[in-house]
Amino acid sequence: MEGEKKVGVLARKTITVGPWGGNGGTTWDDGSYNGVRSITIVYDRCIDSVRVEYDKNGKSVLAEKHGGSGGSQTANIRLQYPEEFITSISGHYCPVVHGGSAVIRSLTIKSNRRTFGPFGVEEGTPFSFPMEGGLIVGFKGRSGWYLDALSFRVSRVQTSTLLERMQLKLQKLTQKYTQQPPHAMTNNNRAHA
Ligand code: MMA
Repeated sequence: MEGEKKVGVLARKTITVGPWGGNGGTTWDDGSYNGVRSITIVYDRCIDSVRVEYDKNGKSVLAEKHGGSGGSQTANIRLQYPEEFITSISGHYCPVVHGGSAVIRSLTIKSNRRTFGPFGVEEGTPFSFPMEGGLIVGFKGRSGWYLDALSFRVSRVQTSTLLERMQLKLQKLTQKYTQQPPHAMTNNNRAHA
């Protein structure tokens, strides 16, 4: 079931990458969508929480906030969807307290236009996932007081297909309204004969 996601009329395969981080907290899963519109990251000495706004067939869907209520700083990453999309996510993870399990300490998000962050503290094990021809369609992870771990679902898309898809749609629409099926033509001809 997972891995086959219908987006409009096209069946798209998604893969899950990650997780990065530790084993604490409990699991959460936002599911999959058409793309990411915005991400709110609350942070301080680590990533306290994340909340993602997705796009589902042109409508905005705000997922739940994952993590705790702490953190003194907030980053609101608003992408110019759909022209702007995430091209890489990187960060660091390690325990914040001695003897604790690893949590996400920092996050940097790059789009095809900008770099957001780093947010948090770049300490511990680094991770990086650059996507070439991949589009993030959903996040999942673990959280408790903080964001313990992060993974995401990626769908394979060529960066040019958005325009191509629009052109294809337009082409089909034009055909639909200008082309009459052969029997209709015959009927027309008969009617006017
Ligand atoms: C809680 C608990 C842990 C989790 C941390 C960080 C303070 O402990 O849920 O399992 O690792 O928060 O999120």
